[in-house]
Amino acid sequence: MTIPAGHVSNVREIITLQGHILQQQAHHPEATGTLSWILSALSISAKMIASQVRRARLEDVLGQVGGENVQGEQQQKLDVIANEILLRTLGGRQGVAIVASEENEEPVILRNEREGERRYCVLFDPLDGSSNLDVCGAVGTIFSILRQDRRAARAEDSLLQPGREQVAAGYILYGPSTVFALTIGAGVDLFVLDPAIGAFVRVQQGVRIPAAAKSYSVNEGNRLTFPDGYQRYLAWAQEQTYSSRYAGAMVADVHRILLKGGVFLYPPTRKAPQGKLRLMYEANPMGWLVEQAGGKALAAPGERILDVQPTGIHQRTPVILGSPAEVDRVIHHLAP
Ligand code: AHM
Ligand code: MG
Repeated sequence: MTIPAGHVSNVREIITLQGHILQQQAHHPEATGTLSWILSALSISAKMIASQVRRARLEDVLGQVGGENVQGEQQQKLDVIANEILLRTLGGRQGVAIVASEENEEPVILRNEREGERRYCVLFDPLDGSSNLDVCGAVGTIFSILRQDRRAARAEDSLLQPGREQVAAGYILYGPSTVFALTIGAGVDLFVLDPAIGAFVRVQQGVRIPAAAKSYSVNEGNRLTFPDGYQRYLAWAQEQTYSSRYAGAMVADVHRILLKGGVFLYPPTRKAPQGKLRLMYEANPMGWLVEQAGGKALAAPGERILDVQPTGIHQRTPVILGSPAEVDRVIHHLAP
């Protein structure tokens, strides 16, 4: 369309998440649209969760349920609500074979035929960092999508694939605005929810993490129980006057690192000898996003998070991720 000369307008062309996914799909003539439908279910879930998070204090849904989740952690009421939203929305998509949530002990097997349409497994942490909710801090949803492995003996074994097999991963950050970060293996793209039109609008394509930045993100309260190498790194970083930034919600911390650089650490601690974060729901999707943005994501020196072979869906892993030069500095200090 030709816009007449002298035309004054602030109307700009927007690309929504939906439009973006369709554009990407067009590059893959073999695609059936199944993955696109699943991503659209995640987008709808994100809008529903964002609206619940925003109204939580008004609707009196803050605080704990009184029970513990499978991880032995206190469940917040909104953990349960967000989990239900995702289970129901994804459950309605024919292309989803299995869903697994950090909040549920067992995966939910929705459809397990071995023939026919290609199906996917969706793993998610419905509301990561939910203890921040009571103080109006940022929280997020993290998801990871794998192809259903039809050769697996038991349906749930289909989930036990290393992170390098992910076909899509992302997070939704519920902060001052709602941000959707997505990778389908061709870089990281960012979308912001425009409440005026009810759609995620693309704001950045091909996010690149800064190569270095003098900033670390770790719960320093646990410092004395970290392995020596991490303590040596922190002592070194403080001598170099690094900044310390820690929201206590991985989505918020990793989002900042993706845009501004630095390193995020969740080392082994006395309380959590394997680290606290979950491989399948947190480390794999975040690790892949960071790598797709040009960063590094390791579980230990020389061990990429994405290469860890999972043995259980709720297993934990240490996490070292962020700007490549900053991850290298941590690794340098971990050497005995
Ligand atoms: P959650 O999934 O139960 O919310 O726990 C994960 C959160 C991460 O968002 C965050 O990085 C970490 O736990 C914070 O843990 P800690 O309070 O030990 O620093
Ligand atoms: Mg979590």
